[in-house]
Amino acid sequence: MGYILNDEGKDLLATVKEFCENEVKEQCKEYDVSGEWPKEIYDKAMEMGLGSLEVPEEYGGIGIDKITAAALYEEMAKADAGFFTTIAASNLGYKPVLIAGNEEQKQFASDILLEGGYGAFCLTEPMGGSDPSSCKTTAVKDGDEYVLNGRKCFITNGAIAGFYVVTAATDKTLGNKGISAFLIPAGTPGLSAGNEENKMGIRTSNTTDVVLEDVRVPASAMLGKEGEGFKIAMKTLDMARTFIGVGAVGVAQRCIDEAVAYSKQRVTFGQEIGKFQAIQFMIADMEIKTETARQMAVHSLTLMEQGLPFSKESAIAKCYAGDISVEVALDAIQILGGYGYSREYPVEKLLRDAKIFQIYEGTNQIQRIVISRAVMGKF
Ligand code: COS
Repeated sequence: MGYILNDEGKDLLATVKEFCENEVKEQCKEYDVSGEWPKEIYDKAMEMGLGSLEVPEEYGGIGIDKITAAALYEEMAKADAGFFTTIAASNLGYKPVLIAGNEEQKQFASDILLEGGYGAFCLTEPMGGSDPSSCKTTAVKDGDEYVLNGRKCFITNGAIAGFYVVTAATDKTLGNKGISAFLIPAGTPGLSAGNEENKMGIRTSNTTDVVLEDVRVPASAMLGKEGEGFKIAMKTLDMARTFIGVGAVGVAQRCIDEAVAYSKQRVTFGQEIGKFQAIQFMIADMEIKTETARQMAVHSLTLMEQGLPFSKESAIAKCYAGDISVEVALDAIQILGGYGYSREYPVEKLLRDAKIFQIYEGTNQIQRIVISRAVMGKF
């Protein structure tokens, strides 16, 4: 058992597992081909409360611990990584509100998630994915309002979110200390979804530009204080990255499940291929990597739960899981041979899905910067 859960957590896991198995896994296949956002699947998931798992009890949520949440996220990713991404990225948008929002902002965003809506975290810009301190989006003070202009890109839930957390430069002369974060409700005039990405994988998630044209918000829309946006974003990513690692673990676990099932039924040289040591050792290596990645995530989440520093561990959990999910997916394809390369079998999709985990929420090169700075200091 990868996660040690209490009885309540085990029941919840069984329910979510059944839902993902019956309502997500097979259904998402056709949407992987069409690239259409499967609203009916998400509507059912939101009705079950899968979008609001991270809402604390004080704001109306069920208040589960982070390790139980991770076990549920892994099931979602095992069924479909795009499905996982939609829900995890919605909660990525929610985290800065929990980190820096006032009570009113926290309740506002919580209510949207509890009612089946989504959040979006708008940090990345066309020229500044890895380097958010070079933020080009501006927020200019005008009386007791701010006026935002700019373009964000690769925003998960860009066209479907109920609220957006947007970083913008309130003082360009101050670099990262001149960036602020705003909580903006969907429907605010001037905020719209732009170009939708046609992606290699996670095709059941919605990824668009978010365009800001003279978006007027009250000064009270700011999260925290002016100039705190960069640090809020960094803290958000620290907290979110472990869950991205968990998503990668889900994809890797699915690869193992598919490879094992295949190796028990495929016969060559008069016996099932799973009886050959060559295959057994590949499966063993896939398991070593996947379980190690899972336990790194559990370690990072345990530190988080206990209020201990976890920035380095979160980066390791994300980076390692992202890297091994690609390796494990390649191994699964190899075990299935020609069928692994065929779109009729599920593992080629798993490779396409796995790749994103080395890229989003900070590339694995960025994670290595975070890790090396934690070890060596910044010099
Ligand atoms: N928590 C709190 N504060 C942090 C922090 C963290 N995890 N990381 C950095 N900071 C603070 C620093 O302490 C520093 O504050 P002071 O000047 O007061 O000391 C400030 O933020 C600037 O930090 P730093 O100089 O380290 O920033 P860099 O520009 O060198 O960037 C990295 C650091 C590379 C780690 C950062 O830009 C990053 O994470 N980039 C990737 C962004 C990303 O993940 N994008 C994906 C899209 S979001 S889905």
